[in-house]
Amino acid sequence: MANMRQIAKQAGVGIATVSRYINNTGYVSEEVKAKIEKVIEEVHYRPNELARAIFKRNSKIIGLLVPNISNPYFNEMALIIEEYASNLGFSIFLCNTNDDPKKERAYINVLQGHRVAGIITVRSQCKEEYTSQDIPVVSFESHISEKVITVATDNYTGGKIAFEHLYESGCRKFVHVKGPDFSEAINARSLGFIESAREKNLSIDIIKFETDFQRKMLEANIKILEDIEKFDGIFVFNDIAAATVIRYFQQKNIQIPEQVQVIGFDNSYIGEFLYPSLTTIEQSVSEVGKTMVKVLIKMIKGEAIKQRNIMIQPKLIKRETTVGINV
Ligand code: XLF
Repeated sequence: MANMRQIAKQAGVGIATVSRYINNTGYVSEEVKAKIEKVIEEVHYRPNELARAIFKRNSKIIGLLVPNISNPYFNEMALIIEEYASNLGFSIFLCNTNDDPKKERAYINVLQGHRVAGIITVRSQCKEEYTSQDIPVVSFESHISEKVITVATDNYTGGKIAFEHLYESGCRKFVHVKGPDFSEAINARSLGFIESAREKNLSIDIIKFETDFQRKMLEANIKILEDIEKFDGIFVFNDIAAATVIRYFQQKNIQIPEQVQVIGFDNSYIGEFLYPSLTTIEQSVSEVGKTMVKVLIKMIKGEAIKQRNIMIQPKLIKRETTVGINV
């Protein structure tokens, strides 16, 4: 049975070049590739099981890049993706990018080096890095390119629902606690909220958080939350940030929902544990997670995906931080 050494000899190239070609770990010129492929055909070279997986990129490993694993929405998403993918025979290689494009780029390289079968990327800030390689990619929220399928909640509509609910609940002085600007989803939520207010000739004040969650979230934002009690309706861009805002009011002895009403976004599991429990806009993490795995596995199998942008509909989850009724 032929091995890499013999292939190298017959093709007249070094063994390192053959290895680079088979493992796709570096540059091999088109001319040399053609020579190696010809010898592989002639000698009926078949790599061993692991090498074959690498060679055909059927490693059955999915790379999952999340921006912030300490955000409950993303840790639940990772759990659902792992569970659903493993039932379909795939393992997960989990990477936390910390919303840092440099770290994301480095992880994309690592995943490519491990010849993963496909990648699910969440709130990505990279583009060419995904499209320059021939790996199937599904993206949550960020639109990367034509080749990459995007799955996202209809965030604009979610923002509108949040406004309508606060308005129906009697609020008239609104503030929006907005997350980082680089996120398409966060911006769309804000726009829906602001435009709905405009339709009623009302204006929205904005307070900005620089991250979606960090351990000392309240300490980091305490200054910018000063005076927030002058508003009566608050839309916070996600649930974990809403938990921070609720904590702030509790420390100041301000009653929710009697003095101020709060609505979050996600319907992550923490909402039910908060006191008072959090009214929020659901972006179904189970639907999002399963849809991404299903679509990615279809792509890995070479099936065509017609819908390039998959939109998940948001829904109001009425709990105790608002007084209005569920619509
Ligand atoms: O990127 C957005 C902001 O935070 C994401 O969908 C989330 O709502 C998760 O908490």
